[in-house]
Amino acid sequence: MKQYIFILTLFFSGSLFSQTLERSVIGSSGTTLSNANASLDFTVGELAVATLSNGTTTLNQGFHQEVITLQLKLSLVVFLQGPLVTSGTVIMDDSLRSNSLLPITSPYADSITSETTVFDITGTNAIIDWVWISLRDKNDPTVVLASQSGLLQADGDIVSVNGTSALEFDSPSDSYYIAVNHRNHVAVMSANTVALNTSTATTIDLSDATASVFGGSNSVVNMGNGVFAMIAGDFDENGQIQNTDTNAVIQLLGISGYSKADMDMNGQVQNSDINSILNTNIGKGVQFTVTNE
Ligand SMILES: [Ca+2]
Ligand SMILES: [Ca+2]
Repeated sequence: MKQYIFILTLFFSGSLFSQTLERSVIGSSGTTLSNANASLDFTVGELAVATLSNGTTTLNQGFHQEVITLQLKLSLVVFLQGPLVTSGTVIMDDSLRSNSLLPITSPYADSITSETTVFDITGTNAIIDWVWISLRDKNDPTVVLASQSGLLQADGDIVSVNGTSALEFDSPSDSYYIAVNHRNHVAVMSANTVALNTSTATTIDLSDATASVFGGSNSVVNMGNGVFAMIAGDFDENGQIQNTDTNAVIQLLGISGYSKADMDMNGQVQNSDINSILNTNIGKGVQFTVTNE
């Protein structure tokens, strides 16, 4: 029986486990053994153990802690120049959704998948398209610390893959620069760092003023109705709107579907995508850089 208890009170954790945050343990005894290939930590458990929690932090006495995941909440607002309706209510056109052209799998690096029912929502919360959101280092905004796909609603809200909830990032509570990429618009980033926490979604509007975005008036287009939108026309996603973008889109004139050449996102690649949108933005480009993507 003595031996049985001894085994029970040894808790091992190898270095095979991936960690998002450093784990810790409280125990009456323990050590770390290692050689050139591996390390092994063990602790002797408490005689009596319990799980303690204050709502944000959970402590398991005597055990190595679970991987601690912090869900930072973020509510973002952006508008895309291409589909933005320029008269009346400030809203984006949801033709891609209403014509069943939006993919349920994100076109960005995480290839996250939504549900078809998410694209059934109509009105101000109708889904316009996928976007890509990044948290960047508060001391060096060229360094991306976390990224994920999100969904953009007609009224500018960026929500999670379920179509309604605020974005959540598995990152430490801290301040970050926030950047938004879109597949044929020029990326924008917050002018300042923003403190994010796990309890309340911090709301950031990157469309309300040139002062809200990094690079100011060079980063957005003034739509004249109190909205500063992300600039349309970057077909090849190199951060610059150039003649090469125009020449590439010309080759795709007449096609329909989910295409980066469709600047107003109405489901058709037309002369108006070039003449009314792309060509008006030639020479514009992204106002910040990425060093680790
Ligand atoms: Ca380009
Ligand atoms: Ca079009």
